[in-house]
Amino acid sequence: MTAANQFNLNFKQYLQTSRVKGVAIPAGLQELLLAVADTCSTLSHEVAQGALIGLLGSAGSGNVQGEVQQKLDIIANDLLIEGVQGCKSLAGLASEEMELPVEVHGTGDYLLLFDPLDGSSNIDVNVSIGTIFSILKKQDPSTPLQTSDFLLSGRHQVAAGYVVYGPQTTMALTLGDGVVMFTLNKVTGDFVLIKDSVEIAHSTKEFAINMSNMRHWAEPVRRYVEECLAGASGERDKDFNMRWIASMVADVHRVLSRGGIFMYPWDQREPHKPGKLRLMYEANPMSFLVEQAGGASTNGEHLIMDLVPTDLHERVSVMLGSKEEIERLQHYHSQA
Ligand code: P6P
Repeated sequence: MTAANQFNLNFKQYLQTSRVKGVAIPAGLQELLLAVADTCSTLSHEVAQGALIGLLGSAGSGNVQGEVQQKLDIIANDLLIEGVQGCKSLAGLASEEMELPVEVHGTGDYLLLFDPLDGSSNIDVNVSIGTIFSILKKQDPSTPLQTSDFLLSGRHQVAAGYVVYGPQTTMALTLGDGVVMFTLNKVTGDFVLIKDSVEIAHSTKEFAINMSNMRHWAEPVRRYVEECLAGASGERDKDFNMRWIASMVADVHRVLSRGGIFMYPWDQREPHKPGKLRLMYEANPMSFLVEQAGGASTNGEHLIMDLVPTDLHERVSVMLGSKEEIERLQHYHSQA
């Protein structure tokens, strides 16, 4: 028998009773976060049905990234857009699946960005996937929505999180005052608090990267990984384990849960692109969570949340996780 959950708070109660740096969570932000969570609860059910309701496979279309869209990518995107329409403080939203932002109420305090179903290439092989979301404070709530409203650094996020659809459906969330986790009770449809202060150990013995790209990496990344592979007989004096789920949400959830480092760095395959992952709705929300859990997140030269975007869908080189590992990688990049 496992110990019963020590907490007894669902997501709505948590939002109503929590304080962020001593201040209550604004009602408009609570409403928006609840709408996202409720939509992800619905999406969890859809994902779990998969082939039973004909949802596996490609939709036969491509997204703005030039990637093949899975049927569930489009369903997830549409569910999220629909799910937040009633949020009165939401000015607009942007998605990996759409080239331009969508106006919700035009004016309002918040901007929502999301990758509706990250790792969707894993859907057909029943591997964990997830929804990633980031909420920015609109600089001037009274002005009509423009794409440029979204082009703020990750430091402007007021909330960020993900929902991983795995053996459990679990949400990780930060509001800028630590990281908490909730697991979906599929009987009640409620997300229930399971962890109230997530912390990433500063050191680790576990790294995550797609090793098949090794010959294409920049020298600092190759040096770091080769030292991990050399293990106890090399520079690091300890053996490392490797993981690669090819689903950022699942890999980052492992890092938040037991430490480690996740890397999707720039490589020479498409040298004109800074990386594969997108800054605004993948790297920034994950970096907010990791920093708030005591880790760090860099593109090799700068902390990712300090980067000022020039394009809604711009990509970035990502290395995030246990602080000591990120500092080592930054040092290797500074020597390059
Ligand atoms: P590769 C999923 O498509 C994704 O965007 C991330 O979730 C994941 O970390 C990465 O791409 C996997 O990429 O090249 O290893 O298939």
